[in-house]
Formats: sequence, C-alpha cells, structure tokens
Amino acid sequence: VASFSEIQNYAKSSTKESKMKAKKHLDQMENVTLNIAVTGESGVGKSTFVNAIRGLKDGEPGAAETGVTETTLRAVRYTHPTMPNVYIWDLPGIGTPNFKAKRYLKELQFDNFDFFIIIGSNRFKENDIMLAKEIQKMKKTFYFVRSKVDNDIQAESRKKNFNEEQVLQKIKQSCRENLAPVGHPKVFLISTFDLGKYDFNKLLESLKDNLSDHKWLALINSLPVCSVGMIEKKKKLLNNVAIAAAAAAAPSAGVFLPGFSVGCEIGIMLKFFQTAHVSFGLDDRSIHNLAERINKPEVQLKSAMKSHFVHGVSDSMVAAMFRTKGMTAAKTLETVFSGLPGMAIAFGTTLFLLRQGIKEMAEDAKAVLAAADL
Ligand SMILES: Nc1nc2c(ncn2[C@@H]2O[C@H](COP(=O)(O)OP(=O)(O)O)[C@@H](O)[C@H]2O)c(=O)[nH]1
Ligand SMILES: [Mg+2]
Repeated sequence: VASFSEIQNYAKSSTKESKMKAKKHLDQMENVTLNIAVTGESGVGKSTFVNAIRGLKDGEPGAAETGVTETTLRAVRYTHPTMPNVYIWDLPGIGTPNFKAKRYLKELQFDNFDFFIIIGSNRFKENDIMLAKEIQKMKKTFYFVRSKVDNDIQAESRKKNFNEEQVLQKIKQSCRENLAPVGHPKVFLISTFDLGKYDFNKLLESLKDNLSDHKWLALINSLPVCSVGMIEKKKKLLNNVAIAAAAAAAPSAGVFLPGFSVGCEIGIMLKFFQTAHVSFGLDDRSIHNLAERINKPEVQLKSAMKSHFVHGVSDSMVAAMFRTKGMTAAKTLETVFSGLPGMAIAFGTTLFLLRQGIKEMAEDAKAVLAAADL
C-alpha cells in the first residue's frame, strides 16, 4: 500500500499508467480494513464508546446496548454505518475465573486487531493489566483510556479552589501508579459524551504514530465531527486524497481543459465528494443524529451551511462548481504545475476543484458545530 507521498509522485506524471495507479490507490484506500478492539470491565463505558466513535446514538438501530451487565464472554463486532471496512469490537471484560480468561484470550485471535483500547472508569483492574500484558506479548498496541472524567470534574467542581487541570493530572497520576505493572503506560482521559474535550485528540495523535497512512485515513474518516481539530484533521487528509482522485479523474495527456464532459471522470469526483460529505457529518443521517443528540431542530443546523453542498452531492452541483469564478483562479494555479507535462492542466484544475469542495465542506462543518454549540 502506497503512502501519500508516493501517490503524489504518480499524480505528477502524466501517463495512462500513472492514472491507473492513482485509481488503484483510491481503491486500496477505500478497501483498507481497520479492526478496533474496545475492552474493559463491565460498566466502564465500552458500549457507549463503541457507539460514540461510530457516530451512533445509544438506542439507535445497530447501536451497542448500553447500561447492561455482560454475562457472556463474547466479542461482538460492529460495523461502521458508512464505512463497511471499519470494524469496532466490543469485547466484554475477561473477568474471573482464570481458566475462562485464558480460553477467551486464546479465542480472540489477537492478530485480527489493529489496536486495543482498554477502558477503565476508576482504577484499572487486575484483568485489564493481565490483558495488556497478553497484548504486549502478541506485539500489538494498546491504549489505556480512563472514561467518565466528566463525572470527576463535576464532582470536584463543587469544592473550593477547584482547578480542572489539577484534577485531571491527579487522575492521570493515580492511573499511572495503578498501571505500574505494565510499565507506566500513557493514560488518556476522556468523556465519551464529549469527545471534543480532554484527551481524545491526544489519543488520536498516538494512534496516528502506530497506523499506516491508509488505516489512519480510514479511522479519521470514520470518526464523527466532535471538534474543530477533528475538522482540520479530516480536511488535511482529504486534501491528500484529492491528489489521487484528481490524478484518476483528470483526462489523459493531450485532452484540453475539461468542461468535464470532455473526458474528466465525474464518477470519481462524485465519489470523492460523497465520502468527504459523510466524513464532515454534513449528510442527512449525520445531521439528523446530531440534531437529536443536542435536542435542536435539524433546520437550525442545516441553515448554518452555506456551501454548494447544502443539498448533498450531485453531478449538477459539481457542474455548477466548475462554472464559478474560482475556476478562473484555477487557471492561475496551472502555472504552479507548469513544470508538468500535458495532463497537468486538467490535473491541476481538477485538484483545485476537489480542494475547493473540501474547503467549503470544512467551513460548513465548522458552522454546524457552532450552530450546535459544541
Ligand atoms: N458520565 C459518563 N457516563 C458514561 C460515560 N461513558 C459511559 N457512561 C455511562 O456508563 C454506563 C455504562 O456504560 P456501558 O457503555 O453500558 O458500559 P459497558 O458495560 O462497559 O459496555 C452507562 O449508563 C453510560 O451512560 C462517560 O464518558 N461519562
Ligand atoms: Mg456493554
């Protein structure tokens, strides 16, 4: 699987072959699988977390049941509502007795998982530590997540001399001591009810270091918009994908500038925009879910959107973008790519259009976030 920098190189050459390669990379990006395991004792918030990172509300069809006590040692695989190759596993705590735990671990087939998130809502337990050691043995990565910090903050905030940062540091310190048998690993504090706060972003940055470009892209595309920082991450990645999409969509060498009926592959552009649209949470389903979660009317969120994509992604809408004055500016951009042979004109223009779309969507996503008071 090629990295983004390789894709960039393919995109800059103008042969038919490089165009095919760009297409292949788009396919690979789309088909990359990601298996995330979420584990920890009963009641720590695994199911809630599984739902939150899939952008599902508790109780929605397909959502993991929350607030129920696990009685079986059974791993449940959840698919992502929009990304069929992203799987999130809800692994109930291994619990006692010991022989059961051993068998459970054996049956888990560690190799299938890209990483493990071990959640604790207070102290991490014997079992969490044992599991971490097993994961370590299998040379897999795990991350300790301390959930429900919103509860801690709320309780402490009633005290005199309350200092949020100090409270968080104290929790972290106590978790680290608790986890000393695993060698003082990093602990990320989160509130699943508000992923935009606390350490969720830091957790993502750590994940990034241990994932391939394509898996990282799949992860970020699959996560709901929870903060401006998340929007920026999505924007940056999609701007990279746009290079491959433009290379695959642009007409081959020798074809003059696209009104895209002239050889430019609209299907690739539409697909790119559709993926981005969902990733930025601007599609009907995402808006509907967000509206319900924050208890505000959908129209209020929708009216914040100002881009070409207000009514979704369609070929007529993309055609309209081709006719805007921005496309005149795209010609100026061609000079930037002027060192490139034949296809460069179409490539540059197509890339400009795709990135223009990303820019507009990111603005809309920020406006929606603001309208939602998040
Ligand atoms: N305050 C708070 N409550 C949470 C959080 N995450 C989960 N919960 C609550 O904790 C309870 C148990 O959650 P659940 O996801 O069913 O735990 P599981 O047994 O590990 O799957 C539920 O009532 C959740 O609403 C969180 O980040 N903050
Ligand atoms: Mg559960």
